[in-house]
Amino acid sequence: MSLISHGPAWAALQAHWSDIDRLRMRDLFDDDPERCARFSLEACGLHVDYSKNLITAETMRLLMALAREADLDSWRNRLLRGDKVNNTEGRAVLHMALRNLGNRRYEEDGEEVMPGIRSVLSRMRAFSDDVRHGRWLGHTGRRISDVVSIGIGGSSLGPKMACEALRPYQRNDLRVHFVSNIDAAHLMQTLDGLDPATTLFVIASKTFTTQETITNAESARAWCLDALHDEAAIARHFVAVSTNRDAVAAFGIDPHNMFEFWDWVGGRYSLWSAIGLPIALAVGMDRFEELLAGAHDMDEHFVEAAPEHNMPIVLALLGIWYNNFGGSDTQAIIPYDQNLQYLPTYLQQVDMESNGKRVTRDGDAVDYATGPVIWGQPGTDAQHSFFQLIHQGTRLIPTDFILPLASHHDLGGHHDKLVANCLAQAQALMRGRTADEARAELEAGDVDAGRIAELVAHRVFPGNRPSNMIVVDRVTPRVLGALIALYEHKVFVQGVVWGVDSFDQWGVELGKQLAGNILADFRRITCSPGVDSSTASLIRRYRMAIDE
Ligand code: G6Q
Repeated sequence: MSLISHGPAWAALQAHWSDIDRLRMRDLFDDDPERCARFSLEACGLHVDYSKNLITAETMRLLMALAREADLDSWRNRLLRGDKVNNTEGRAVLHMALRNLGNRRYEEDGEEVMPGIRSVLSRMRAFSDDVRHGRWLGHTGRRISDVVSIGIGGSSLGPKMACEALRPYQRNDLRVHFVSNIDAAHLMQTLDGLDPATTLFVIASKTFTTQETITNAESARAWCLDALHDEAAIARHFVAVSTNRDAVAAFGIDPHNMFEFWDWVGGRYSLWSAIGLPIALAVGMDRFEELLAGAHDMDEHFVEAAPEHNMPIVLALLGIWYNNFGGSDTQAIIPYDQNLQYLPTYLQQVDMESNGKRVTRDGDAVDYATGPVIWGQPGTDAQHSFFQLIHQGTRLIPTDFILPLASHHDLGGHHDKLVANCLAQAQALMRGRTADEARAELEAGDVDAGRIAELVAHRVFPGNRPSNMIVVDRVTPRVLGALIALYEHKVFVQGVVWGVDSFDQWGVELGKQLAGNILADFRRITCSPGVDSSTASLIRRYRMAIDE
């Protein structure tokens, strides 16, 4: 077994952390006026300032050596070549092909995948144009006013995040909603106020067997038939996105109304495929293709740029620096953009489902931390809730700030204040406030000496808290595509360094299986053998509640 943690690059980084930990970021800035320029990158409409990290040029050199030792170059080539890098599921990972607007050749088992992709894209264009222009009508001849996408996990989080991010590009006469939770509240509250005659359901499921999605889809069909009283209505009000044609047909959706994708598209990497149909419906196919173009720009950058100038590689290695050498467990994502409100949730799945693994590709247990806990919410709200802990708590929490320079809304003074807050947070995390500075502030405020002595320790901020500032001009479809692809590739690079399969999700599969067993036990007099006493008691309690 050869774990990356047993190699020389790892040992060098471990030793280096104790050198770096002694440095103060504010001194590094004072000593080097070029620090920001030295540690900034520009690509695909994104500017990444990573100068407010606990790094020197030596740190970056050592991190690059780690990537080389992990054979990053060759893994990237395997990904591009269509090798089965998802080894536990025996699948290629080709989501880059879905946004391949250049002339790169992508193959799966020796067969070109681009013709299939182009054909689905053109069907998506025809369909979304028809719906948006009122050529696709409901069963009673009325225009579609609402699209309800039913899907969960990878079949929902990406499109939901992107539709919200691109809300300024949406029309208000065609609303797009997302239902994922099997909790009836989600479906019922979404349908409340919608008109079945003008509602179109997109049932999105790679397998078309996921309990939540199929249950919600069945209830949605009943709701539709209740009002329209005609099975023929299903063909005008239900379309499917799936890899499983037979299950779609068995559900009762005409396979002509199915948009196909393929098993080499992982759920959490699928928004670029037909899973993105709700995005195309919401903002139009031209803009969906701009989203693809932005991601393609980032793919090319990831493939072509030297590691030192390669945004995903740099961000991935910085994450590893804190996760594996700085003892940090989490990573905060703070977009200063209300419409990016679902980005942290979306990235939770991309990152944690991909790299939340405890064994290497060979099945050996790792002896280091893998994927961090990803969390966050938009600023400025975050400042009024958990930022206290990032500033003055005991934990090291690397933070990504995402900052658009321009807003889609020109409302006097708002954006200046938003940007000022974002910059101030990053600056404060970096600089902190020393005891002398805290004392001087209190003295300037005429606080008496005894009170100052009591308060100083509470008003000290250690600073030295790392952050990346990801700046974009404005959140356009193209910029959003590049931003998402940046994180996808970051996660890939980290997975390569940790030696894990970033593309399987056996934990998710376990959840699907266990819920089925318990559901069956609700209908039995006694629980299945082997059920623990806690679960059995909870099952009994639930049985009693439903019998009342
Ligand atoms: C994503 C995961 C998971 C999946 C959902 C929905 O990478 O595999 O989140 O997307 O479980 O699965 P279906 O699309 O098959 O319904």
